[in-house]
Amino acid sequence: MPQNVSEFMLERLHTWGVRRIFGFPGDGINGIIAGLDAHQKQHAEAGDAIDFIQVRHEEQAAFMACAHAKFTGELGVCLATSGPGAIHLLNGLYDAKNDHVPVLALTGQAATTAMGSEYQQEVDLHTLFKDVAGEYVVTLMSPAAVRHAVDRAVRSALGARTVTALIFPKDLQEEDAVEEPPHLMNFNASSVGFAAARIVPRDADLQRAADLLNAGRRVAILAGAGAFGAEDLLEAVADRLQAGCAKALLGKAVLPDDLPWVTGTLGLLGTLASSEMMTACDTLLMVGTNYPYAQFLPGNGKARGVQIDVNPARLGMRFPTELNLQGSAADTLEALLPMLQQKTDTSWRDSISQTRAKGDRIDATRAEIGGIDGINPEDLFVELNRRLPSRCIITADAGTSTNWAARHIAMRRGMKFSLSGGLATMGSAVPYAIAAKFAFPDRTPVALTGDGAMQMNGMNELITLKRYVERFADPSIVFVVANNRDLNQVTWEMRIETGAPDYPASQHLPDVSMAAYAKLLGFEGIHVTREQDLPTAIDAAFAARGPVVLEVRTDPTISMLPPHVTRRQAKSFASAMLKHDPEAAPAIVQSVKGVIAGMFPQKSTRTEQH
Ligand SMILES: Cc1ncc(C[n+]2csc(CCOP(=O)(O)OP(=O)(O)O)c2C)c(N)n1
Ligand SMILES: [Mg+2]
Repeated sequence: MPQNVSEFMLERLHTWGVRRIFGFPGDGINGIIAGLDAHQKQHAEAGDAIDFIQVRHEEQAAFMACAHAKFTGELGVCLATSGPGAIHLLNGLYDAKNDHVPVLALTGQAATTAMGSEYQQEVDLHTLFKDVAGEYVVTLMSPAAVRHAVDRAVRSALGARTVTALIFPKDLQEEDAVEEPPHLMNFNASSVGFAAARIVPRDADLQRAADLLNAGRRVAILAGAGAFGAEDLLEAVADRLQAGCAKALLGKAVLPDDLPWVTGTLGLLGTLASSEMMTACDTLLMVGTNYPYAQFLPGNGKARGVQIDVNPARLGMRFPTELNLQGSAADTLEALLPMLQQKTDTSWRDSISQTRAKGDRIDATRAEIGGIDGINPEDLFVELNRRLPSRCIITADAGTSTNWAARHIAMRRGMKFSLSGGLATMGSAVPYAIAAKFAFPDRTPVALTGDGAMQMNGMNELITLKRYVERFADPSIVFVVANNRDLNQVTWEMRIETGAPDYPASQHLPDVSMAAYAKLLGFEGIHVTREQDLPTAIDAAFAARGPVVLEVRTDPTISMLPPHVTRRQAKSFASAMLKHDPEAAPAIVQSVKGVIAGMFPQKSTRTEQH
C-alpha cells in the first residue's frame, strides 16, 4: 500500500534524523497523528521510530522543541492542529526565533475544499506564521510538493538557525504520497542533507583584528551562545591575551566559572567582576553574542573593540567596534589564534580575580541576611549551587530566579544551562527541563522557577512529566520553585526602573503550594520554610529517585539590586519607597542591609560543602 502524505512526510523527517516530535492533537491534524501511529508500527522492529510527546498546551510543545534544539544542537520539531493549536505555538516559536535555534512547526489547516470559506478553525496561518517563520512557511497544496517543502523547511531552519513552518490542509494529509515527483516541468527533485559552512574572515581582516588585540593591555572578552562549540579555542585565545571573560546569560555554560579570569554574567543580572572589567578594560572582544544592554559595555571611546559573529546583522550593533568580522566562532578563533602574541603581564587577570573574590564575598554576605517574610532567595541559590549534581542541566524562568541563578549558580565543566534569552518569556523553565530529560535521560535537569511561572503553566506541564516518568531508568529531575507570593521580578523592576510602588492588584499572587501539588501527582514535594532546613532539603531533592518539586518560601522584600547599582536606579528605588509602597518598611530594611553588605563584605561563616 502506498504511503499517504502524512506517513511520507514523517518518513522524510526520519531520514533527516528527527526522532522526537512534541505536540498535541486536534482534528486539523488527524491525518498526521494517524500517520505517526503507522510510522511507529513500521519502525517498531528497528526501534528507531519518531517518538511523539504529548504536552498539555501547544506553547509548551514549541518550548520543548526550542529547548531540544538548544541542548542538542539538532532540529526541534513541534506539531499542532489548525486554528487554536497553531496559535498556541506562537510564543514558543518566537522563543526559538529570538535565540536563533532551528525549530520546525507542523500544523494542520482547513481542507483545501473548504479553505477561504471561514471554515471551522480556519485561521490564515500562512499570514500568522509569516513573521515568526518568515525564513520559510508554506501551505502545502499538492502531494508532489511535500518532499521539497519538507527538505527545504528542515534545511532552512538548520542553515539559518531559525523557525520554519509547514501547514498541511486536512484533506491533503491523507492523500497518496508522491515520493518520487516526475522528472517534468513544474516538479522538483529535492534531497536530504546539510553541511554548514566554515565561515572565516579574510586573512587581512584577521590580521587587523590580531593587531588590535595584541595592542591591548587589558583585554575583556564577552562570549555568548554563539560561542558554543568554540569553548577550547575561546579559552586558548583568552590565555594568549591574558584576558578576562564575561558571559552573556545564554552563553553562561560556554566557560566554567571556576577559571579565575571568568567573571560570570554581565549587567543587571551580572557580577561585580564583570561590571568592573567592562569599566576598566582597554580592549573588548565580542564572540557570538547579541547581548542587548549596551550600557553595561565599555563607555563610548573607552575601549577599542572587535566583534565576531556569524550573522552580519548582529555585528557592530551595541558597541562601536572597530572591526566587525563575519565568521563562525570556532573557525574564526582557530584562524585568529596563531596571529595572537602571548601576553606575559598577569596584572590584569590578577586584578580581575581580586574583584571576583570581592564580589563573591558581597554575594555570600548578602545571602546571609535573614529573610523577614520567608527565606532570603540568595541563600537558597548559594546553598543550591553548592549541591548541584555534576553534568546537571539547568533551566531558569523569567523572574527573580534568573537573577539569582545568573549570579549565584557557577557553571562547572559538563553542565548545561539555558533559558528563554531574547524573548525572556515566563513559563519556559519547566518545559525546557522536561525536554532536557528526554534528550539526556541519564542527567538531572534542574528547573529554577517562580510561583508565578508555575501558576501560569508549569503546574500543567508537570502532568506531561507524570505521563512519561516511568520511561526513565534514572527519573531524577528537580523543580526548584521560589514561592514569594509575588510577581517579584516586575515588582522590583517597577521600583527600580520606574520608581513605582508595589501595586498588589497586579503584583501579588495567591499562595498555592507547589509541593502539595507535586504530591497530588505522585511526585516528591518538599516544602522549606526555614533557612536552616535548606541544606538537608536540597540534598534530599538531589538524592531522590524521581521528580521532585522543591518549594521554598522566599522573601519578596529582598531587593534585586545588583552589586553595582547606579545612582539613578537607587534614586528610582528610593522614590518608589516614598510613594507609600505597601512593602516599604521591610523592603527598605532588607535593601539597606544589602547595600551595607556590599560596602562591608565579610568572610562567609558558612562552611563550603562541595
Ligand atoms: C509570558 C510573560 N508574561 C509576563 C512577563 C513579565 N514578567 C517577567 S518576570 C515576571 C514575574 C515572574 O513571577 P514569578 O514566576 O513568581 O517569579 P518571581 O519574579 O516572583 O521570582 C513577569 C510578570 C514575561 N516575562 N513573560
Ligand atoms: Mg514569584
